[in-house]
Amino acid sequence: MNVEVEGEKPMSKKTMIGADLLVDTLIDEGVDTIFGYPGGAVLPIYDALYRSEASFQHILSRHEQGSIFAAEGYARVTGKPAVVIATSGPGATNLVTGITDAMMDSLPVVIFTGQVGNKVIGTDAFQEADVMGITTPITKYNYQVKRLEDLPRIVKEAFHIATTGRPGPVVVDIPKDISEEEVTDEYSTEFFLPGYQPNVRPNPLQITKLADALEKAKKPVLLAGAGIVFARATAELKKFVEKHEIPVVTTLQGLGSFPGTHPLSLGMAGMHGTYAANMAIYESDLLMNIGSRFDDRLTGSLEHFAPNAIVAHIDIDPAEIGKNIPTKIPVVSDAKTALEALLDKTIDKPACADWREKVSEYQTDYPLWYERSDELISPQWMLEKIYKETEGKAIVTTDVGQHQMWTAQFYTFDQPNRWVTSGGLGSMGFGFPSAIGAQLGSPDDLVISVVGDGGFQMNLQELSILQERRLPVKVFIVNNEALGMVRQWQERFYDERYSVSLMTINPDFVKLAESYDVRGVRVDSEDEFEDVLKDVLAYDGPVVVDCRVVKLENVYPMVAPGTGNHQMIGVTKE
Ligand SMILES: Cc1ncc(C[n+]2csc(CCOP(=O)(O)OP(=O)(O)O)c2C)c(N)n1
Ligand SMILES: [Mg+2]
Repeated sequence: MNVEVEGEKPMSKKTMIGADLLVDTLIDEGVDTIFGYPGGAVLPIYDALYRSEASFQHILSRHEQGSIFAAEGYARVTGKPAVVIATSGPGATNLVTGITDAMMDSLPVVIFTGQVGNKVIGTDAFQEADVMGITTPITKYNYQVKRLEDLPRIVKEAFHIATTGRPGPVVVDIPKDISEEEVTDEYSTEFFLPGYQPNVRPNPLQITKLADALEKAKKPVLLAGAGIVFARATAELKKFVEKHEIPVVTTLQGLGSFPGTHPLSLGMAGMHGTYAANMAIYESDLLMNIGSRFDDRLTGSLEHFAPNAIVAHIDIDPAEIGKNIPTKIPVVSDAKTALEALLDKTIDKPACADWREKVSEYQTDYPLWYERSDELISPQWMLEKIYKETEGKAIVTTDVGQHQMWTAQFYTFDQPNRWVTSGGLGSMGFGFPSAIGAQLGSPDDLVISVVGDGGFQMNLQELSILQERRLPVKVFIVNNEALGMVRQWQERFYDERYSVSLMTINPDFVKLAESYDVRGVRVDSEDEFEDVLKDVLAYDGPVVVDCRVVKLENVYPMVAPGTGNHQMIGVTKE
């Protein structure tokens, strides 16, 4: 690792140990960035990194949760696997939320945890935690290395499993004695996983059924999910959609899989989706889902979801098909190969000009709306301004809450791999560290992190990384002095009983940023905001902008829990 030390780097270690083998295997995998935090059980690994001649960049977070969220941001924008190292016990358990998050959102992250020595496993040794037990339900796969000769093969398998099929996190738990053991032989990295053979080619019969259904459809809708981005199938999707002129709605994670500014795009569907997107699904007679898992925030009440549609579902993960929604045309496949197969087929274009007109009228008649404030900043207006000023070209990460939904609604993505948010798990604390990973993964891009005043405080210690690396991330705190999304639900469904959701005490975010040698700015009005925005975007370094927004603003439209998407509330100003 390129560690800067005064004078000669003390290198004298002749024998090769397990930790060196791990580092060599990482080099072989093309790893150049590691997110991590050291501790006793991973000392041999950190020593091997120190001694290595390879130029790894190691990003030292200030909390392991920061490491794994940053790794997710990195994986999301690069499409490459991200690597995390943490020590045994508390190091490993501090990763649990992030691993679960990566699992829910299908992100390829390979996590190396130190473990106590093999001989003391099960004795409640110092900093022992049952990492296998804890991570079994939250990983795509997990390993504990029992013999040194298995280590390089396991590492190879871990990367293979994390990145192929439906991506996901893989944990490799390495007992300290394995990291320290002397390497005496050359160990094979060959592997064969008969039980893991993701099906990437669609069944031709199912493609024919889908083609037939499309020809006959009068009201087709294509639901585009993140699977399209993972499969790098956005060009194929656009071609297919334009060929047949099918209206497209996206999921939250699917934003950017199809250009949001395209005339056939109806925007995001689901709990805070657009009226046009939700009504198009509700009224459709053919719903083609590509790479989305029909989660409950998307579907609303299942009984009212696409009640008249033939459902076709293309997914690399067979377990997703039919899980929530009865599916007439199941296609187990990678999104790209399935779209290629569909593009290769001669399909009569569905006769649905009336339908396109109808859904486009929904768009013009029921656009997203908000009221401007003449005092504080309207959050939606602020996000629209950020969108316009950055010409929609920024990589945007968010935390979880109202600001997340406003960003999804008002920042339009035309490109994939530029939208980084915690969807499945909805983990507060994700937004800021994931921006760090995104910036490292895409150093030449403008990275904007939109966070809530609540969520930012869950991982603000990572400001240290901005300080240390001068990463030019621009953090916009949508400061409503509240756990806004909680407050909104309390306003609507709990008779305004604001139980613990009003954050009357917040730190001075400007001083806080400055204490990390990061520029801090506070903005209180829309008048100031435009100039500040230009100035902040032109600034060549990290900035935290404390934006004082309307405190009681709500996210609309909204599908109330237990209702159908067609029963959305707040579609127009009440
Ligand atoms: C780790 C975690 N704890 C609790 C929640 C529940 N939760 C969802 S949104 C939210 C409020 C977030 O407040 P803030 O970060 O200020 O964002 P805002 O909604 O105000 O934009 C809470 C507490 C969560 N999603 N994640
Ligand atoms: Mg808030």
